[in-house]
Amino acid sequence: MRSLAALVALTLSSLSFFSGSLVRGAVLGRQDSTGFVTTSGQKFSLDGEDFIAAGTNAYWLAQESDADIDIALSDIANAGLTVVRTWGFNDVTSPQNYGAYYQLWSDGVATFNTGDYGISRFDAVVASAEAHGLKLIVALTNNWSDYGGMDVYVSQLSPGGTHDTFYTDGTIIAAYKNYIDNFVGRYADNSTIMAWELANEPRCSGSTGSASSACDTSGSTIRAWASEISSYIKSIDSNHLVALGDEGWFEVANPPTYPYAPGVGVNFTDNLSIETLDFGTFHSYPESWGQSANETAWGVQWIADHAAAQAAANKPVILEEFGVMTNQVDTYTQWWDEVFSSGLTGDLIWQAGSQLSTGPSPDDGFAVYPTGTVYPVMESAAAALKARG
Ligand SMILES: *[C@@H]1O[C@H](CO)[C@@H](O)[C@H](O)[C@H]1NC(C)=O
Ligand SMILES: *[C@@H]1O[C@H](CO)[C@@H](O)[C@H](O)[C@H]1NC(C)=O
Ligand SMILES: *[C@@H]1O[C@H](CO)[C@@H](O)[C@H](O)[C@H]1NC(C)=O
Ligand SMILES: *[C@@H]1O[C@H](CO)[C@@H](O)[C@H](O)[C@H]1NC(C)=O
Ligand SMILES: CC(=O)N[C@H]1CO[C@H](CO)[C@@H](O)[C@@H]1O
Repeated sequence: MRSLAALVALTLSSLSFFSGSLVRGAVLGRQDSTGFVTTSGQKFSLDGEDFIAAGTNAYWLAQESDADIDIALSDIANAGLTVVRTWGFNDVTSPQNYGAYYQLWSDGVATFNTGDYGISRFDAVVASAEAHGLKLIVALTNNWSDYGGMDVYVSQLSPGGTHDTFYTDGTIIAAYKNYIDNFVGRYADNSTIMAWELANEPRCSGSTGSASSACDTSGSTIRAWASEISSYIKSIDSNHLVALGDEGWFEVANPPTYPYAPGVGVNFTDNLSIETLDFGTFHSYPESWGQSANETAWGVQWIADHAAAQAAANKPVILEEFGVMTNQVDTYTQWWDEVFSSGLTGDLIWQAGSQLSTGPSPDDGFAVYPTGTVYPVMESAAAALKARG
């Protein structure tokens, strides 16, 4: 989902709360696994047992203080969730003295930020997740311009290029690999990371709304890019799973609705067959995709169709973002029921929220808080997924 970066209230980091979270983990008696999450057919595994991916998104974690990271991850762990997906990118063109950014761009040169408000803030997210027994799925760049993303690489390295230049320009691909060296390399041996994602919602087409001629809307451009970047990650980090981070568009003949139609340049079924992508990802936002009038049933079918692709590919597939603004309890209950009955591997809601020291965590209209009506349904769904296995 598009995250409202500019609206995030950012606070200065407080430095001393970390011991607090470690103590809390110990008090709850969590035996943190030292193993890496792997796949086995359509399941995830950890330490020889099935690993259940019942989770949430919290893209903003690294932008918060240690104490607030701990509050958020504590709520998530206490809800029985196991996985958190978050942003491992923030590309800026001028330094900032709050939150976290990992690359500072100037005149086409990117500097990885090992200083203040830099990668140590992501260390804090990883350490807190570990203390709470959670695993992280980390996206490494953004289709959208929030937190920099692909458009910064293009404007810095190929001025005048289109959004799609990100997937094809050799200098940009080299720069993205350089970022991967720094970010992925730092955590290559860290088992709290469950998976790397090549991008949040990669697509052809940029701000003009239509794909440039450089991007094949039937899928070959992004497929080639996904194949190259995923195998690159595997070459420097053989421990972690890798996924695309896409919305899961099908590209079928006679599409029943728009998300099944060719056009955005991503072919879910096709990409799932790429050997260096370990699991499939898809999102569900029927209200943004022209399906408001039929959103619950449309989403049920969308889940069923991805579960069928999962079985055909014999790889795990997760519904890694989903949200509606209306009738959340009813819609999510039916969607979760379909997750369980279809055999879909797992799901991550967009997005569990918390009451932070600065107020409620960022809410783009989809956030669900511990005191709200969706939260207990989410807790039951996590328990039900664990019971299903
Ligand atoms: C993972 O990284 C965090 C942050 O640097 C660190 O606290 C933790 O000990 C690391 N865990 C493992 C298992 O390497
Ligand atoms: C991808 O990002 C571009 C640039 O930020 C944005 O204009 C575009 O709408 C996004 N593409 C889609 C269709 O999701
Ligand atoms: C998408 O991939 C599927 C499976 O490989 C294939 O049948 C379909 O023709 C592809 N769609 C397009 C538009 O290439
Ligand atoms: C709603 O979506 C479902 C699943 O795709 C479909 O079977 C049904 O015909 C749709 N109903 C309407 C009114 O469009
Ligand atoms: C890069 C890659 O592995 N592409 C594969 C995508 O899927 C089709 C079949 O659906 C294969 O033919 C391609 O080789």
